[in-house]
Amino acid sequence: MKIAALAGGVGGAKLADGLSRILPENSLTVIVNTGDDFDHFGLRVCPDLDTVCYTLAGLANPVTGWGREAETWHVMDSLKQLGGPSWFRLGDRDLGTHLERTRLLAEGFTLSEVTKEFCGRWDIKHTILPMSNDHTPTIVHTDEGQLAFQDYFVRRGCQPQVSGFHFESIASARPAPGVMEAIQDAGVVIFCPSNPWVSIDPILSIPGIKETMISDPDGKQIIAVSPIIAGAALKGPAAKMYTELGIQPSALSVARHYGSRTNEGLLTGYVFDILDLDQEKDIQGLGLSTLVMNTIMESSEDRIELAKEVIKFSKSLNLSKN
Ligand code: FO1
Repeated sequence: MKIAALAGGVGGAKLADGLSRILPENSLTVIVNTGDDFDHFGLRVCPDLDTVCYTLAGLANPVTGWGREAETWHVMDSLKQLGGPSWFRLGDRDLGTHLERTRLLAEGFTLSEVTKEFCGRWDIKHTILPMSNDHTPTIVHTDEGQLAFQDYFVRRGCQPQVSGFHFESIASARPAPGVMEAIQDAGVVIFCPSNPWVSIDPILSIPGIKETMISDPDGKQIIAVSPIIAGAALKGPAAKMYTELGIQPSALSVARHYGSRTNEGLLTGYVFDILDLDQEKDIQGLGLSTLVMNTIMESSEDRIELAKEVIKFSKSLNLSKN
């Protein structure tokens, strides 16, 4: 069975990693958010693509989740000495990625061609695709005005109060080559536990992607894993965004965010943490099949266990459907 996984930053990359460790080659495609991408020092930085690629390549910094392991910061040190902007920390090894990506893009290669080349160089066995080759920067509407995503997330440390988002030029953005085919061919599409607002929604907002997910006559399984556990996000501003948008941060709110296939929404199944077992009735009331388990991934074994259970869950839904 072919799997398509939608992923954003660190949380999503962990489940993508678990899936990559249990699935045979050529059966997993990870479709990655590029709304966080921005130009810095003239370099195109693609944080979520790099986080997913570094994680699957075993190169990711285990503490932060982003950037490279065994990193050094000499460039940043000399930048600081010269008074340059150091709010967005670019490690020496990580800079190699941004330099080479920017060079190849300037030579006319597309982001998906660059990503394919890098995955080969990093010996990544599965397919990682940017959601689009078109630049659709996420803009965060806040009480300090509209902020580019990294300005909000890193420079301002997610402090501003959020009132909304938009994804620039999303209406004319095209799915990257292979994205639609990966969704069409997938027996299950998995929304990894990433921020619904700024990691998964940008992917779903590309014209044609949602339609392709629900157009399947024999109905593929579409399963989301909640990034909110006991009212909080393990990492990042997802819960804070919910609160500032006037929505109770919870596994139930995320289920409502994506909606159920039986009620004009997307999902057929929903996976959430045992700490939120009390919400199961309400979540099932949305028309969703549910899997409740430990979803906190602290070790590789946790990532593999969650990936295994999600796949088993999707197969059980297929069986019960036929
Ligand atoms: N996140 C931070 O909180 N501080 C940083 O200095 C930082 C630098 C950075 C450099 C490269 C990269 O790929 C990611 C980086 N991130 C940093 C994380 C990044 O802002 C987020 O991972 C995504 O944009 C949201 O998931």
